[in-house]
Amino acid sequence: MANQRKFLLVKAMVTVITTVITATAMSPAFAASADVATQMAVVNEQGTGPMVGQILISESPYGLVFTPSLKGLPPGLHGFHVHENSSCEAKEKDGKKVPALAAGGHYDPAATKQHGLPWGNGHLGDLPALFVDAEGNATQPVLAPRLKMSDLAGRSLMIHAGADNHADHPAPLGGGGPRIVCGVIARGH
Ligand SMILES: [Cu+2]
Ligand SMILES: [Zn+2]
Repeated sequence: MANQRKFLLVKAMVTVITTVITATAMSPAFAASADVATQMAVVNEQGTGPMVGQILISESPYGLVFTPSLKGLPPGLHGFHVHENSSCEAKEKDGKKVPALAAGGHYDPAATKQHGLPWGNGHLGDLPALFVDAEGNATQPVLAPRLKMSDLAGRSLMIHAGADNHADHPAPLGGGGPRIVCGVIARGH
């Protein structure tokens, strides 16, 4: 009797272990372990507010792919960039707290000081604009052909109120205006 109980216990453990191994091997996270999920939150004068979802960053033969799964955003196109610092906090400018200003400017390691196209010669952090549908959801992936995963450690992702014309004219930095949603890119890749 005791032996049979021991046998059943071992059998149950083997089943559990096999299930875990199978699930791990089959999960997409295991197949592409380099993927990085960035949690995105609304930003305001106090800091960060409610979460609106995440953006999955993955490598492709053509550059980095940013796949949003966001909700509750204003419909339309939104300027989308890698900003230089790993902070989404508000910061004071001209005596006023500015949402997510602590994220710094567009990531620009070559100091081009030019806002441009994702495949251009300006800021390396310039990404294609994000599309938000009429229901406020963003699910359409965008490609950044010049970026590598190693560029992203210690930086942040930013979504702006307005769109992006990928130029500094007529308005600087693509004309996207205020920062509305931000996420610090996780380290460890
Ligand atoms: Cu930006
Ligand atoms: Zn830029």
